[in-house]
Amino acid sequence: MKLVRWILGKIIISLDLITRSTPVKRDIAAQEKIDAISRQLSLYHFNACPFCVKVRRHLHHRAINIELRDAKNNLEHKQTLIEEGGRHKVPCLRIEQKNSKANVALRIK
Ligand SMILES: N[C@@H](CCC(=O)N[C@@H](CS)C(=O)NCC(=O)O)C(=O)O
Repeated sequence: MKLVRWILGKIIISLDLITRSTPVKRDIAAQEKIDAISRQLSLYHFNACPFCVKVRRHLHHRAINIELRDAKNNLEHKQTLIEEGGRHKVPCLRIEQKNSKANVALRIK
């Protein structure tokens, strides 16, 4: 079963790379505005998770550059996701809120 998952994962990642669209082009000011907002966001993900691939493809296509946090191989990210997101499920978007100690994790359906 592990081998099948591993093979499927490689296929998913390869297809994603081969079929990626070109990111939208914005003028510098518009992109900087989006980058500034994006700095408050990060995505907990697994490399070969089909739900995560879908989200990453959309981010790529829309030229939204957010930090990706590998919640499978990075134990610190995994722990934070469980503690602050409630469970080890991805994709999960982290939103850093200014003027607040609390961070909100939204699950993407
Ligand atoms: N988008 C759905 C499904 C997400 C999902 O099943 N993700 C899998 C990876 S493909 C996962 O996080 N598995 C880890 C686990 O269930 O412990 C949800 O958030 O409920």
